[in-house]
Amino acid sequence: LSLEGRLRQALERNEFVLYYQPKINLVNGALTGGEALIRWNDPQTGLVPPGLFIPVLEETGLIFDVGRWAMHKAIEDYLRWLNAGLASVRIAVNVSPLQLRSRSFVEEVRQALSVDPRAAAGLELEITESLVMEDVAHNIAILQAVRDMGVTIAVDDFGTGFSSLSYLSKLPMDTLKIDRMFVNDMTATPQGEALVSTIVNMAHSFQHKVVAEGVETEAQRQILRRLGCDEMQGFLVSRPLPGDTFASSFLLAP
Ligand code: G
Ligand code: G
Ligand code: MN
Ligand code: NA
Repeated sequence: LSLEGRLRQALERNEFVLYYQPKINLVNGALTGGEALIRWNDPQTGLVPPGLFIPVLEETGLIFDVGRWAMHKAIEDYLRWLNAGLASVRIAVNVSPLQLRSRSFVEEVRQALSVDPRAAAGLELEITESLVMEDVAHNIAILQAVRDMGVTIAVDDFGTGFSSLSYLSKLPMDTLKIDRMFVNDMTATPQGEALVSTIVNMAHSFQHKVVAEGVETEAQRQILRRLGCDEMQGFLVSRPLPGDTFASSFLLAP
């Protein structure tokens, strides 16, 4: 079977799984959310990371079905944790550029949320920066429609695209996620720290929350805290975890 065929089968056989990586408040350490990261539990080779199959899903159009599955699964997990009395924090789901471009996207989000009136408060969508800037007028309308349902929007991998400041002020978005490359460069050169500081201040001037990705060291955490960054995500807090482990380790009862 080709990789495409095996991925098609994986969807039918329910072999995709969501892992969750916690995000915490940089000042008080409180959990603020979790990012859902897909893996393929391939019976032949074990757990396959998304970098190896997301491009194939996108090339074959399977991303629409798998992306829909991921959104539904994240909402299902969120509601199960909520019903178990665990803390309610938003779960962020990554959205492929192709999904956002599809005409039915807003309706699909609405449908995924329709299972429970509490679902919208549990969902954040992560859109990569380069994508958002591709067709700004169209994307503003899509993101606004989703936001009107109560879902929040995070712009992912910030700093890797070519955002103009005027667009950033107009986008219906809540959170800016600083790409881990900048977090990594922060300690390498003085310019690196200045760059992150500039991003944090700019985001705050637009009332966006700022999350640093890929935080691996205590030194990075301290710098980010001093620069006023709001939240962090990365191996320093935790690797992405299976849902049950994420819930038992991080979703303490409120
Ligand atoms: O977990 P890992 O670092 O291997 O994830 C790599 C990338 O795969 C992430 O940065 C993310 O953008 C992408 N990714 C993870 N899960 C999903 C998903 O459900 N949908 C899409 N479109 N991309 C995802
Ligand atoms: O959506 P996005 O591409 O931002 O997904 C985050 C990816 O980065 C995931 O694949 C995750 O496994 C990975 N990741 C998360 N935390 C860290 C970290 O602290 N360091 C590194 N190198 N990678 C990380
Ligand atoms: Mn992401
Ligand atoms: Na990212």
